[in-house]
Amino acid sequence: MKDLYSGVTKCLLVQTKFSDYSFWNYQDVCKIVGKKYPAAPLGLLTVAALLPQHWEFRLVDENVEPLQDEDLRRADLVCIGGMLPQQYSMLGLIERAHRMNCVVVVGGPDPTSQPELYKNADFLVLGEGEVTIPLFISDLRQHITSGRYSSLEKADMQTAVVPRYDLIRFDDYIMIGLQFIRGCPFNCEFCDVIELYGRTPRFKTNEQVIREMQSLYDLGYRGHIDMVDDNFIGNKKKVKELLHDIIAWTKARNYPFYFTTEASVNLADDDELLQLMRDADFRYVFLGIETPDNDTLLLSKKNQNINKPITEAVRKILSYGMVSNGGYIMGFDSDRPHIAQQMITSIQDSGICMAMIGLLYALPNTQLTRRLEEEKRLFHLTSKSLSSGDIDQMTSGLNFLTLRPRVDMLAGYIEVIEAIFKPSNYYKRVIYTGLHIRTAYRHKPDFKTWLSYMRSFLRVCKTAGFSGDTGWLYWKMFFTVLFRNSKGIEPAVNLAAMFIHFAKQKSYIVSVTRQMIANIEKTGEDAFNARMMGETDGK
Ligand code: B12
Ligand code: SF4
Repeated sequence: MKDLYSGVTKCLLVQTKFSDYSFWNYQDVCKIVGKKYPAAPLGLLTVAALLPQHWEFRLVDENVEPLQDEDLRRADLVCIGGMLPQQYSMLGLIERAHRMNCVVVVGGPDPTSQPELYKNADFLVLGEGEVTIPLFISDLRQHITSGRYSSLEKADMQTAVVPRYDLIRFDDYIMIGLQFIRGCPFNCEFCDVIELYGRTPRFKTNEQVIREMQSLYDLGYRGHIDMVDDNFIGNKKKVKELLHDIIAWTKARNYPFYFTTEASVNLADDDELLQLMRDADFRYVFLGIETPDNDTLLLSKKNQNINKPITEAVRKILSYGMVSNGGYIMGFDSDRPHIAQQMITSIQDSGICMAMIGLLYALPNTQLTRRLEEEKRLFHLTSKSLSSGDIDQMTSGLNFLTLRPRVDMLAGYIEVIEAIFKPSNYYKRVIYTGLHIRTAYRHKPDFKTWLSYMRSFLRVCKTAGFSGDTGWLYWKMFFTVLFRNSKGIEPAVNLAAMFIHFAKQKSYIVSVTRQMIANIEKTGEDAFNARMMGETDGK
């Protein structure tokens, strides 16, 4: 093998494709706003910064542009990383890269959780790159041609590097990620974040975060930064200190960025924190709500959400100028037949528009997976055993023997998806958000960006406002919000734009789920379960 360390190794980093039908893959909205994909591949940008800097890097994001054979032919080393929904595309790329004689390095969350599936890669660099990439590089220096690296040690975030943001074209993406914290103090049974990153939140220093923002600023980026923390407010004291520094930095530069993030519902209990987020220009926050049912929260160890009135929390967050998005899960052992109705009522009352409702998927290497394995209820699905190849919690969840009849649970799921994404219900929630939000947006786009916003706005008006399904609802929403709370019009129009994606996604999910029900009914549930468990046993 060529000396890959010392020379100018041509390193190709590839972000492989996500499913077109994922909740997060809002391609139609991207087209409307003139972008190609929602989120930039922060993991690979970080990996590039951890590899020897005398190498030559090229990053191809297959969600943005096709990977050409020529790219592979030119590369000495191909780095692939990603999560479960990319498993199928990652495995395909390992084979393709090998056919082109490239050395393949694989890492990221799915290879870390299920390394056996990726054993054909030359190097498996598992866990956090900050810890394992130096081990891999040390072997490469000694001309070792394959290896598997993992470590029980967690990375010291205070030595984290600034991601190589220069490797992407900012115009391709709606948002660019920036990470402050890894790990989460909570202990939800279904969660793999705590397995991958631990339960003690680890932080970058405020100076590191500012340095990353400065790097984006110097590269000319303006606009949306997504703080990709699992729980941005995992340590409220630290995050408040950070927010003070962010505010001082951003104010001095006339607010070049606005922000989104993920947080736990107890955000709503802290007015000081909410005010700081508002002052820094946070606009959306994703809340892990999971279920309105307290018994289920208890059984799944999501204790922090028990007895938390979601409607009040969302209303409070709106009063600080932020829209709440919500993650929900159906299919818990303790879900009762009325869960569908409970879910619909909770979502409608809270006014959450972007509600990601998934079926419980036992992710590899979680407490849930271990319990189901012990109870002999786990199906061992891989992307290869699914006809579509897609593993997505909205279409391939319930990867275990369910306690209630599966057909009933799937029917309940369809009921929720149809109700929540019924145009009139969705637009009711948009109006609620538009009327109650108290925005104080600080970031102002430059003239060119403002013009492109205007073009996007006209496209939304054309697509949503002249559609048979939403035309009347769109204009009713538009004028109601405009006349009664004009500052709410921007988020309201954005949420209306998102419905263009949700309407399509709803049809897809409902049709896939109906097909699943038909398949189960054809053979009967017992036979279906026996078949799935048979796969498990390798029969
Ligand atoms: C931001 C985020 C998103 C964003 C943006 C995703 C994107 N394009 O980057 C959005 C909201 C779109 C998203 C969606 C989803 N996500 Co997500 N997401 C995250 C989150 C919170 C941060 C990711 C991140 O940027 N981290 C910062 C970077 C620096 O870390 P990293 O990517 O892990 O990279 C490090 C290492 O993994 C390693 N590494 C990574 N790649 C490579 C490659 C090589 C070659 C090497 C050597 C090393 C290496 O080195 C890096 C530095 O240490 C993580 C949780 C987390 N804490 O990481 C979940 C996470 C990655 N998501 C996950 C999942 C399941 C999803 C969804 C399916 C559903 C969901 N839960 O929301 C969807 C699917 C997306 C789709 N389009 O279909 C899981 C993945 C589980 C798994 N075992 O694969 C995670 C771990 C958390 C979780 N349980 O939800 N996600
Ligand atoms: S709060 Fe979120 S990140 Fe933390 S353990 Fe629960 S699901 Fe995981």
